[in-house]
Amino acid sequence: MPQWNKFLEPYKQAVNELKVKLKGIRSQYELEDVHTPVEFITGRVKPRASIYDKTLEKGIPFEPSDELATELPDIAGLRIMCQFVSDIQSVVEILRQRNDLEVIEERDYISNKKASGYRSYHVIINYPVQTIQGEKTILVEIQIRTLAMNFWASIEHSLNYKYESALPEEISIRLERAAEAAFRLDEEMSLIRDEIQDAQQYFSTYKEDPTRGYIDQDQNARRKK
Ligand code: 0O2
Ligand code: 0O2
Repeated sequence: MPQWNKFLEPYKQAVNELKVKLKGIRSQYELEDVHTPVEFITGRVKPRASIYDKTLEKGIPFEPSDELATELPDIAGLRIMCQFVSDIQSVVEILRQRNDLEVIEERDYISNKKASGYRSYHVIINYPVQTIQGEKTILVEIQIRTLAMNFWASIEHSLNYKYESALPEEISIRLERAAEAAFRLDEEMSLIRDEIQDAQQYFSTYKEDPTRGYIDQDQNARRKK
């Protein structure tokens, strides 16, 4: 057990650090008063029970080791949720440009959805963690998806868990249809993206300064006449 705690510590540290850093992207966009491609961020260290299941699947020993660290790139996992599909590429570009991490692999499950209907963009990074023994570079998986893709994936994940990955056919079919419906929702939202962003900007201006918000709205009404 202490060996596992020691092995997992840099992963915990990476998740905590990256959550703070990536949340910073959102606040910086907000300060610029422009649409932020980041809606919210979650992160977790893979629970030991899930690590165990993965080692069985991959046929590798369940013990803290370099092999485990290489074979399971998602021991540290972050998830970035976006409003629009086009925000996903903006986030990927931001990650590629950063010099505190190195993108080493990208998997596009949006253009190439999985058979289950799963859509998401996965990025694997090398991330240096400072430890009392010196710098240790670890792998971290960042999943980037829209709110609709996330809604679908969370539901599908719970159902798979409940049915131990043997979903009844009827549920699988319905999930595939739901995945397409979620994708159509993303497409529809993209079509009215400018309108939504105008409304969001108006709302955030109004929250900060109600007087200015109303004036802007009046100007908007005049503009539309
Ligand atoms: P569930 O049912 O597992 O979805 P805070 O510090 O308050 O911002 P906190 O409480 O530390 O946040 O947790 P955070 O960062 O909000 O969310 C942890 C969530 O990470 C978990 O949600 C998981 O859903 C999610 N997660 C699970 N697997 C992965 C994964 O592979 N990659 C990523 N990136 N995230 C994952 P819950 O709430 O435990 O519920
Ligand atoms: P958890 O509980 O989220 O941690 P490979 O071994 O290369 O074939 P691998 O390792 O499965 O593939 O990597 P992949 O498919 O690129 O990404 C794995 C993670 O993506 C999963 O982690 C899930 O978080 C998510 N994911 C992939 N496919 C699906 C899917 O069909 N449905 C849902 N809901 N999520 C999916 P884990 O470790 O499986 O699970």
